Amino acid sequence: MNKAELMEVYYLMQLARTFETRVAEQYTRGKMGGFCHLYTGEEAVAVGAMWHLRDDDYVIGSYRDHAYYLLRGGDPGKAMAELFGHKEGCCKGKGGSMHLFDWDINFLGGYAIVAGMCPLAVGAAKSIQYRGEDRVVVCFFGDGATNQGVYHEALNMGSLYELPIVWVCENNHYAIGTSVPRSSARESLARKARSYEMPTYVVDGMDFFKMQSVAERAIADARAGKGPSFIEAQCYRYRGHSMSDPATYRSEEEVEYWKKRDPIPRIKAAIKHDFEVEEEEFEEVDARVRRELDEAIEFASEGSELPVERLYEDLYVE
Ligand SMILES: Cc1ncc(C[n+]2csc(CCOP(=O)(O)OP(=O)(O)O)c2C)c(N)n1
Ligand SMILES: [Mg+2]
Repeated sequence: MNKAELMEVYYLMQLARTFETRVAEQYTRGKMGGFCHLYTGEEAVAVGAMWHLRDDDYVIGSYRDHAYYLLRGGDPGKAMAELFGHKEGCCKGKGGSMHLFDWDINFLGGYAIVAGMCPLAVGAAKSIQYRGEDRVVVCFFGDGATNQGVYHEALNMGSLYELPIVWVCENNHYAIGTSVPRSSARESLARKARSYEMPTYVVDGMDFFKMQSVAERAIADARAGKGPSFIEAQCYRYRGHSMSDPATYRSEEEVEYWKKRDPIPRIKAAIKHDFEVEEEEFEEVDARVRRELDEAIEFASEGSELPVERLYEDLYVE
């Protein structure tokens, strides 16, 4: 990768992280209602998994969805307005934090039902196959999703019909407060997926380079008609499950262990290792992110709620 590409990776990681910091700040000020789940710590998973996607590929994921939307090229202002419940949001304020969606950027949405995105990914991939297109679906879900019945139905059908899906399991080791060994009879989620006859990978999800290289292969296979692949990305969420979770079920040592593997300083160190980059260049990127998010908050704050009469619009697609 050249320097410009690597600086773009750094920008995307900082955008995803700083967006969450600003959301937390606005949430505590009472600017948003409902549940709110932050992606902080997991940035390299999404940036890496999506790096090799084309604009016409589909992305679908869980309620921890702010980063997916932004990385697809979604407008931070429209995302923030959606969280504020304002009509200027990407779903006119009807979805909120967990249900961002934008057809124009092929982001098929965040879903609050654990594993609910998996059968939808199968449907999207089946439509691609039916139309003879060479598009790909990247589907993000958590470790908790792998214990759901519909998850197994979806993986089975994906493999049976050789659909163009990249399953990305964000193994952050917890489903709310329940750790993987306490909830999954088989601890290796990749081994669990292997019974559906597809290539499976276990990756350091805190490392952009490892994520993107595995995703590159999985995306190429899906595009070439070779069917789905499964990526288990080992990662960690730095904050509680949602804004209301103090995360007392995790030790400080454990959190520290993962923070030492933070993907952002790692990408920065990698860039500095390969290219001569002054600290100011990183600061310029940080300032650009701050500016964009200041504008996003201003845009969201100036918005307003949709009148209640319009609540029942947009339920069905024409
Ligand atoms: C079908 C279903 N059961 C339970 C819940 C409640 N719930 C919301 S998030 C969650 C944990 C999911 O954890 P995981 O899949 O590991 O994703 P993470 O939050 O770690 O990203 C649960 C049990 C739900 N939303 N849907
Ligand atoms: Mg989890």
